[in-house]
Amino acid sequence: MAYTLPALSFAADALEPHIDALTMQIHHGKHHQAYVDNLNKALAGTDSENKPLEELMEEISKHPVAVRNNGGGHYNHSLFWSTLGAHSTQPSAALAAAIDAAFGSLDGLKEKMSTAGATRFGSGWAWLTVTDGKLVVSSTANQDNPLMDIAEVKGTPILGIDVWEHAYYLHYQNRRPDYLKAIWNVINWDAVSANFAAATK
Ligand code: MN3
Repeated sequence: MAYTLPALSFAADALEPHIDALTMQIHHGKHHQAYVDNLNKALAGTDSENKPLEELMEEISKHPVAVRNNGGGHYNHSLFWSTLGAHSTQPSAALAAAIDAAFGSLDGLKEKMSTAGATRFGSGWAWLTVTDGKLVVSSTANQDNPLMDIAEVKGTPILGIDVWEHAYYLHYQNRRPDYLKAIWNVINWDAVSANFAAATK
């Protein structure tokens, strides 16, 4: 099959106490695996089954809703895991300057993104995206993302935060804002900075 579940670069319990091990195991091993399996099923036998995921996102309006939901789920979670980590890191100088220009400070970005996630009704994602060389914060419903041709705010996402209940409910129950506060302790800014460099080069 074309698409496979990427391995985590850290142990399931590495993000505790901010994200608990059981949530990580179920989220990665069950939820993300299901998006991969269902995406492969939805594309089997079509001429898109070997398409790079980014390309699939950019033409998502041409595909059935199962491809939108599961392809988005696969892309979004792959990006999400790659931007999490247990080690304390800081944005690169270039990313820090862009964050200051757009949001005043790193705290300004965190507040804007946490608000975007907290106010997204139902399930979805909060995004930090490069659009025309600038940083913007937005949110999407379900498994949509800014790469999709149907997105309200389009661009190259460099950080996405999952605000589906499955991302936090075991540990935080209904307290999505607490999860959105804690998650900043486990953001891998080295990875986000690399994404920023790639999106602006
Ligand atoms: Mn999820």
